[in-house]
Amino acid sequence: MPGPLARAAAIAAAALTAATLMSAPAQAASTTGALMITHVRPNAAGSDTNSNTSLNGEYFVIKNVTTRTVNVGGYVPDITTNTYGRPLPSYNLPAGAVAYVRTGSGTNRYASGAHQIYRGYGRHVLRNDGPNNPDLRLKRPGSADNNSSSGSISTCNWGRAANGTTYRC
Ligand SMILES: [Ca+2]
Ligand SMILES: [Ca+2]
Ligand SMILES: [Ca+2]
Repeated sequence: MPGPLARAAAIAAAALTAATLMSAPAQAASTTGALMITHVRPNAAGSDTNSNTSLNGEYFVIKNVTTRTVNVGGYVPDITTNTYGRPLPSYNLPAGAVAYVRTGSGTNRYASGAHQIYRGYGRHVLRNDGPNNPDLRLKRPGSADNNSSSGSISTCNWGRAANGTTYRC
């Protein structure tokens, strides 16, 4: 059995490894524009149905990283496995604020402690088994949903998404 010093060294080494992983740029959300994708819940809680509740349980979170209000209208979420990404609706997101961008329908507004933006789909659009890297790009207004990096400012990558689990991008 290792002595106290050896155990302390092992714990310190493990802590250093964890800190290194957490600070690695590839693990952290980033953006080259005004908006950043910070989190994603690809797999809505419970059975995935086309009920509005289920659709709105699928979402990603964006943050306005600037010090001014940004209208998110026209920014294009480009899911890597399809080409039917709808540009985001017009909505003024205050400086530093975050918004839940939900798959289903609703009224875009501030509610439940966060901004809520709805995409109006009648089915789930974020793959539960993110097969690509990245699985989602956020692109500048006017960009094409063509599954390429052109126009991309922020990305999110996930693997197999557990039921009702939110992931950091
Ligand atoms: Ca589910
Ligand atoms: Ca796409
Ligand atoms: Ca999904």
